[in-house]
Amino acid sequence: FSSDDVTVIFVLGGPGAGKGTQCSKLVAEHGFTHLSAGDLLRAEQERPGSQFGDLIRDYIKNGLIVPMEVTVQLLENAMTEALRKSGSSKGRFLIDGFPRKMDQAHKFEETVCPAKLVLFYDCPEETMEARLLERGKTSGRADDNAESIRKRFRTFVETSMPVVKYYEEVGKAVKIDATAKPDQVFQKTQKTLADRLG
Ligand code: UP5
Ligand code: MG
Repeated sequence: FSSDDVTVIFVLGGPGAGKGTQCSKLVAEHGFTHLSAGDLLRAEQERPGSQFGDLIRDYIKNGLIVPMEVTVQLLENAMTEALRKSGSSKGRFLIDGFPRKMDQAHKFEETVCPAKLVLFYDCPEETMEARLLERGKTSGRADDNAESIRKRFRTFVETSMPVVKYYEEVGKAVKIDATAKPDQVFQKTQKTLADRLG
């Protein structure tokens, strides 16, 4: 995709920081296309005939990062499909929960499209854990349990925080405090977008 036509925003933050919640609000008010890497992986896991179903199930349960080829391809397909449906070569995408490892970041920016901005939702683990355990009562997500949550936190600290640090160093990342109420976090999100994208 040409970055003249396509705007890509990476949405990062720990498990339960509120990435999906903020993306939904941005879709409702600003007409972005929201692509959650986790949602795409869960859909692929359920797709009859997928050769990756068992692999994805295993990685997600253990909070590990699925080999990047799978995820990058799913994202690229979803972007192509969204543009096709809209009948335009232009689009604005929120890529939620990706990249969470340096190799994914380089691969995506080189083969798909460079990101214009990275939103980083910053939230302490205690808060994220409480949110995820609460959601786990009804979410049906195989990773919303205490053991998987611990593994997800570990992967986030060890593997995904270096990606956030990298984008902070190159000046693309904006850190947003994610502990306030969703609407307050959204106000900061909107301000950031106005400041950075105009
Ligand atoms: N909530 C949200 N905001 C709140 C607020 N401000 N105040 C109070 N409550 C708030 O929110 C989580 C819960 O908190 C909800 O109940 C919400 O109402 C409440 P949500 O918006 O869903 O947070 P989010 O950050 O999206 O949390 P999620 O659980 O989706 O984060 P993860 O990053 O863990 O999950 P994801 O789906 O991105 O990835 C899952 C797994 O997929 C990974 O662990 C990994 O195994 C795999 N994966 C890959 O392998 N590669 C990838 O590239 C991506 C994923
Ligand atoms: Mg999410």
